[in-house]
Amino acid sequence: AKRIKTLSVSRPIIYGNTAKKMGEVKPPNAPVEHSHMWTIFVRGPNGEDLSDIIKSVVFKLHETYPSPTRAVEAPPFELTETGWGEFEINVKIHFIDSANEKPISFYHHLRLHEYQNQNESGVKLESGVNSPEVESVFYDEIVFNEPNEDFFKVLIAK
Ligand code: SLL
Repeated sequence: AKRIKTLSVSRPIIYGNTAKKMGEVKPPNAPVEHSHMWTIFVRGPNGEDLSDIIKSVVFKLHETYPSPTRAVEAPPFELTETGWGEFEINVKIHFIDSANEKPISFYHHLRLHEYQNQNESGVKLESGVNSPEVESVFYDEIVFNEPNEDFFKVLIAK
């Protein structure tokens, strides 16, 4: 019998976070103990918003945050918050309905501190207010195995 070749199409994505230590200027609603402002995002390698294939991205924050499950239902698929600590953010990507693909879920370690800013015992040293933006960004590829015809057209259109 003839072997059916499986088709898979991959799409590059960039995900991660940027963070900056806040100075005197803080959002009016930010709790006093919040020291950093950060943004977590999912986008294409050239800054594209990926809304051709993504319907929504759900970011599940640490339970110290009010309403920690944050759904972003339109591009840009990103979330900006303030806080004091690093933690694992669960990122769940839902694809457009017509794709009929299961959501994918992964963790991103929210990075607020430069790794260098540690003494020899691994204790984090206070970084200055004018410290540069910290970032932790990853490149990945989402592989779609045997996408349906409609979704295949969307995938190859880019
Ligand atoms: C830590 N395991 O102890 C981590 C927890 C929690 C971070 C970090 C603020 C939440 C809020 C915030 O930054 N939580 O006040 O809304 O380092």
